[in-house]
Amino acid sequence: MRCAVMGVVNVTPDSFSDGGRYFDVDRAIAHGLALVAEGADVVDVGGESSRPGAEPVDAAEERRRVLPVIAALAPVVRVSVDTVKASVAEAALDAGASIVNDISAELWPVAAEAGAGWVAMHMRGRPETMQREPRYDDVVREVHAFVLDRARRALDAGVPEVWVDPGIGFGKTAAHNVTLLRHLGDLVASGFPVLVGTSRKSFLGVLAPGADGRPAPVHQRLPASLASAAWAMAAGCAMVRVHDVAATVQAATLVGALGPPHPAREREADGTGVTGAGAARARASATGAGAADAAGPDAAGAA
Ligand code: PMM
Repeated sequence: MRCAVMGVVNVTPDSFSDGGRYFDVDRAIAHGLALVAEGADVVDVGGESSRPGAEPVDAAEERRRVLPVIAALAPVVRVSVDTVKASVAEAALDAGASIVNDISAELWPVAAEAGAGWVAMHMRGRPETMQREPRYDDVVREVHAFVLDRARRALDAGVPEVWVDPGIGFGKTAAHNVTLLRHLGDLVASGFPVLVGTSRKSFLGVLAPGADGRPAPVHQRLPASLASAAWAMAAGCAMVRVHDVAATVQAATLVGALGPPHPAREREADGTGVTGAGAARARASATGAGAADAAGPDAAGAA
């Protein structure tokens, strides 16, 4: 079994990672289909940039951007909508999306009402201001406590599939991101399926600069993006959110082949972990795999 891969389609003029290449609806749909051909298990469609300092977009404009893309992709792949607005999430679920990827971690009632999946991501502040000197006493404790509290509230409200995401780059310094990545295993041990997005983010350019010693620019961050994704997979994360799908699927296939499974997955495979079984179900629905596949090769009877 390999980690699921969520491919990104930003229908925006100003995302840091692709600079408006898919702002046009037809180009966004073509890009989404290309990601499916590359092996994406989920395609994440967003109509509002969350880059540091980004200006908010009104709900009508955001719906105009994402709904035709979601309607075109949903028949061929599982679609998530990347939004913080309830009205956009509701319209996206009506159009065929089945996961609300919510960087505000506030939209679980929408997911509960629709019986959809929901991602609880941690963000400090708002995109407009979040990178202004973010501070934590204990970043791991605070971020994990926040997302797990939201995740439990969502479960109590009846959301059938709850993901947690530490929100790499959202109100965090490079050092905070590194600390959170080092402790991903603790979040995995909670039993909730963990989603992580490091792809092309600026801290990678800082940690792994170019030969000239300067931070690597956005389109020279693929090796670091893959290394951080592989790190997350080895820690037991259930899905990575990426721009470079084909390369990440290859990395995920290799990590999956290497094993050994993370302890949380072993609990799923022998059927002893209630929360682990929930995680297996979430992975099964993310990837379209059967429950036996999601629980790992041992449970499926494979050698
Ligand atoms: N990162 C971005 C946007 N949405 N959603 C989740 N769940 N996790 C992330 O890390 C995340 C996200 C920013 O990246 P982009 O501008 O390339 O979409």
